[in-house]
Amino acid sequence: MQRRKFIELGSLGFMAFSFSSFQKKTTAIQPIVLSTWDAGINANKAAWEVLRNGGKSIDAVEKGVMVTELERNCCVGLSAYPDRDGFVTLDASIMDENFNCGAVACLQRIKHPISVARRVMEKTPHVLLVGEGAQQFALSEGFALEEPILSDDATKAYKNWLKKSEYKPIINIEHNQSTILPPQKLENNQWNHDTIGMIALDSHGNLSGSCTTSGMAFKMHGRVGDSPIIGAGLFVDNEVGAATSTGQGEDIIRIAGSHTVVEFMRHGIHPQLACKKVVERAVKAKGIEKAKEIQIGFIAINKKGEYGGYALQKGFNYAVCTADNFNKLINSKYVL
Ligand code: SD4
Repeated sequence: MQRRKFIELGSLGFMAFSFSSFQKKTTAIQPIVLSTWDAGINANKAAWEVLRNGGKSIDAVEKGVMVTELERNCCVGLSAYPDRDGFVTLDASIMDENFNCGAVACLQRIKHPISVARRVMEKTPHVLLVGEGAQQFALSEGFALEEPILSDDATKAYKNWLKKSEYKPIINIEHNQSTILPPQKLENNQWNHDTIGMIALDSHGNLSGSCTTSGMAFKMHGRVGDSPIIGAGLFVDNEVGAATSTGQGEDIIRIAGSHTVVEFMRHGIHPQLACKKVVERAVKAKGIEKAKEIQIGFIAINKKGEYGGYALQKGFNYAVCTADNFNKLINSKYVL
């Protein structure tokens, strides 16, 4: 009797084991990476290399935006548009699945601000280092001091701007080209931008995000936008989802934009609707007339790998990369 019971229990246990391993197989997590604007296509490719090999999302989001930081004809990284005093000052942030985060702001002459942000996260007890202190830290970590390498476009646009030196920082709004600052087209005729935000879910089910920017062209020296501010330009809660933003940083900071997107997702709201609700909140905070003069965009993923984006105005797009749908550019829906 005893022996029979043992065998029965044993086979039940085996069935239970094989069912759970079957379940694991069928519910394998599909990695996904999303990033803002058309420069996200190239960035996603690098991130995807990490994700498709079972790598971690935190490595993917760093490697991904590093590509954009080096692109010569892109307004992210050292060849970006300078501030009104002629300095290229860079902001970046990164966040992993354990609420670890790091950021730098107003960093000069360093090629990869995102990697410095990651070192802040991993090697210091702090979250944000700025200006000279951020640069000193980068040098102590072995980063090289680079000469500024303003692209020809950036130099031309800056010289043009200097003629009037009108202090009116306007963020790119594509459907009204007279307000685009600065107007720059890529060879493939797509508009280019001064920020990339990237969020990813890896095959282990972990979320991470990164954001890197030169901020607004011809900004006041020392001005910092949303991108290096955790909760504004980037937020990740591994139980819920991840979000990042682009556009007029001040209006994103005011409503703690990316954190708010994640909070909406926490209540079961789909990522796209969560982004829309936060854009609407920004409009309410600013007033509709003033909101017409700016652009804001959010992208988000939840824990299930559902994703979406939403903007204030027409013209925002984002790149999405999954195994089934390799790197497509999606034109975002918009509120106005
Ligand atoms: C900033 N959010 O510094 C950035 C700028 C940006 O597309 O996203 N531009 O305010």
